[in-house]
Amino acid sequence: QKAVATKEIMSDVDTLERDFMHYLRYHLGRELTSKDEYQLTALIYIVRDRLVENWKKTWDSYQSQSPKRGYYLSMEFLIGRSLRNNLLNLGIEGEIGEALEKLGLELEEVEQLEIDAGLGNGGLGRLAACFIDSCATLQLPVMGYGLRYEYGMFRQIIKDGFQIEEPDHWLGFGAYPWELKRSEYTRIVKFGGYCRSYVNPKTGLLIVHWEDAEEVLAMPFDVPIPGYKNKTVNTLRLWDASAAEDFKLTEFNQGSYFEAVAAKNEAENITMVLYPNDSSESGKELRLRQQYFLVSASLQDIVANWERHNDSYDNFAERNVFQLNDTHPSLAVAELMRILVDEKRLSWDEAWAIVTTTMAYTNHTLLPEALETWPAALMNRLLPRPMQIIEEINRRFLAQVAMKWPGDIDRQRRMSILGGQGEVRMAYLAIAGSFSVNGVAALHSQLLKEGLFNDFYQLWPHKFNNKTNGVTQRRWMAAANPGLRQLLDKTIGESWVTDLSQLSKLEKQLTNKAFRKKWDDIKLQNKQRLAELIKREVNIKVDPNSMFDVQVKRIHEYKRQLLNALHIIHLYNRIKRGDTDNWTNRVMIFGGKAAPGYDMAKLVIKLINNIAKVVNNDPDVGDKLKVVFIPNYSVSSMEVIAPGTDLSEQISTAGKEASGTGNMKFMMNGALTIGTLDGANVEIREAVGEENFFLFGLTADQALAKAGRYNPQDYIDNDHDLQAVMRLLEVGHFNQHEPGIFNDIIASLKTHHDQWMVLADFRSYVDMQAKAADAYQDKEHWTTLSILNTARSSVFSTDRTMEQYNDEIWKLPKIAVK
Ligand code: DL6
Repeated sequence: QKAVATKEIMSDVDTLERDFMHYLRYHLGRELTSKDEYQLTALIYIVRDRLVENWKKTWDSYQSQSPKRGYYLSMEFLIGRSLRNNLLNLGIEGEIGEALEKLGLELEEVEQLEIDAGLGNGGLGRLAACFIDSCATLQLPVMGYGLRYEYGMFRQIIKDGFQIEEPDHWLGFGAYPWELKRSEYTRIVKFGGYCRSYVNPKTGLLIVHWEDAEEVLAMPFDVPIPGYKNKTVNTLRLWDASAAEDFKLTEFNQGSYFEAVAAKNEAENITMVLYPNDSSESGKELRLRQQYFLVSASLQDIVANWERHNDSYDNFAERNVFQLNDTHPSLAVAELMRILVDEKRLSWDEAWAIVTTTMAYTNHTLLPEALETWPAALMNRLLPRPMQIIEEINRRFLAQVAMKWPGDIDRQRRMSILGGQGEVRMAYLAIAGSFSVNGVAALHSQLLKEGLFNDFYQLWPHKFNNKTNGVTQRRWMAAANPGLRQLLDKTIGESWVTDLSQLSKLEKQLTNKAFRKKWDDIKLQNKQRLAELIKREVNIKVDPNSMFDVQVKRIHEYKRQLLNALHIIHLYNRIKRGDTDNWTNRVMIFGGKAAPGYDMAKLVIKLINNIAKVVNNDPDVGDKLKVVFIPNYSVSSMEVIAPGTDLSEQISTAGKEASGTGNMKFMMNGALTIGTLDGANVEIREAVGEENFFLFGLTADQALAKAGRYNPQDYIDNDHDLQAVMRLLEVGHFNQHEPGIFNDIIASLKTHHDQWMVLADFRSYVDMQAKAADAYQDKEHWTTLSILNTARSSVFSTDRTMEQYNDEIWKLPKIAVK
């Protein structure tokens, strides 16, 4: 084929202006009348053109150099908006801004029109998005594989204080303007049917056919993931499901019109909606279909690409590595076996050697309710061949356990991939099939080894390792906090954007008055920006000079928004009784979604909103205390919230939060943390210095030791403040026209079975909050602590996290795209 030479697209202001008008006028058929989403689309198209150019170069480099490749398999990629980030990475924000200005438009305004790609629930999905950003910047040949849900994370509306869920039809009537449809790589995924075994007459070996299965098409849509000013553009490939035939013609012709249409719908339903649970498994058949659809389509894709350039599987394991984002894609272990054994005719042992040297598994939770299992009966019906393979994996695995611990039947029962209730334990499948098992913060990885996976750790200690999470500073500092970015660029140069260790140079500025003044000014501006968001969203006016005390994250009992609420009631009580000497004005800010079926979490939202109503409307309170629940917490709202925060609330029961990543975003943006010794808080405290962190509460060991002996009434009996708080709750002060509505919350606080031990930490939390309030009054000291937080946050960059995954697990070369 003759190569067609193309000229590199220019990105000067005039060309950008011309290209923008070209797309708006000729592609979209619109004019520059009012600002609308067509302008945004035209803008995205001109940016995408410039990405496509580098995308092609990246692809060519990977094809010509055939490096070892990494694949990040994840059911969630919580991308958010992409425009600002992509402009930053291309380095053309200035030019685009000018081009738009010439047309009478403002970049900031157009940017606000972009809808978040909310293809994830929270931490786990956002982590995946940060990871692929860092991989592109580090020039690592890593591709993301996920699902293109038609409906992303639900939109949260607050009505009368209650959470209402609305569907998030983020694709609108069109497509996602960043994506490219790649129909030529369509794959077929099977469900149902049965297995039939044959003996191959030539070899005498047994061959299994998966027959009479329903076939669903997997259509890939590629999203470009650019590195920072380095020409690398990696790919996030998202699968969309559609029926293999329009209708089942036989059924249609037999008059079964509805059955024919239903079959088509069933296929298309697979990628219809993201499951909105972040910490509990849903157990639904459709979810299992989604999981298998992702791994089957992705592995077929990778294998097909392999076969384009290789004629055997001898080197496959040296040149490919898969990272499983939690157990959600852990069927990959069985599916790769199926492809290699059934389709490529490798022996079981050859295939197993490949699987167990290419799969790596990351665990993201210790909560038992989030550990996935699937009923064997469902697996047999939906995935008969993968299930057979899992049974065989388990048979061989248990033989290994028996060799190591002869006669220890109890251990075999504990470790079996197939549980006693007829369930498949997905974490055990992932561990058995992987060469690496990691947790996401030091404490979490330790607890995995000591507790949840202890048997497996004893069997395979070499598999276990820690990779503390991170966040990308490009989105969470450079893009989200332009004021800070400018100050950093001027003070320490621009290299921090790709080398966050540069931030430590800020410590030299601690005594620089002019720098400190600028630091404070930026924080104040960011707080003003957050105050505007609050005014816009909930029509509450807050004073940016108050301390902005923020807890935004999924609403879950273990994260203890309730403890925060109790503290607010305590502050309110103090105001009402006039105990306000040396008072620090505070704005208590919440945000987060509750899983739609999680009643207690939804009730906590209602309680916070009811407290807000009472507190915000009480003239005795005024600016001393404001309570705000920001609806529909999302990536783009966090981009405003994190830079405007003074105090970051990380108050989960110790031992329950695997890592947390919001904690890192706050720290990078100069917030101080009040927190327990949980997840990555432990490492945040180490990094910033013990004396600069507001620590409270039980340790994980203490919490564990207390379990079974916890008596909340003891804490109430011994604490007047807590008694007063409980009294206000019990007399219905915050639900005067809704009698009894919070009874379940009160009961949950007072039961011996409260796993989250909220009352056990009340006293130390309130005392530490008082110290934080005092600290805030010493403005100079607070500024020092704020600068120190940013200066010492570099270890929480996903650039560091990805380097560690690469050095210790993936071992991929870095490929410079020319
Ligand atoms: O690792 C990312 C993120 C952690 O920061 C959070 O601490 C953890 O709760 C979250 N885990 C989940 C659980 N999902 N599952 N299974 O979202 O992961």
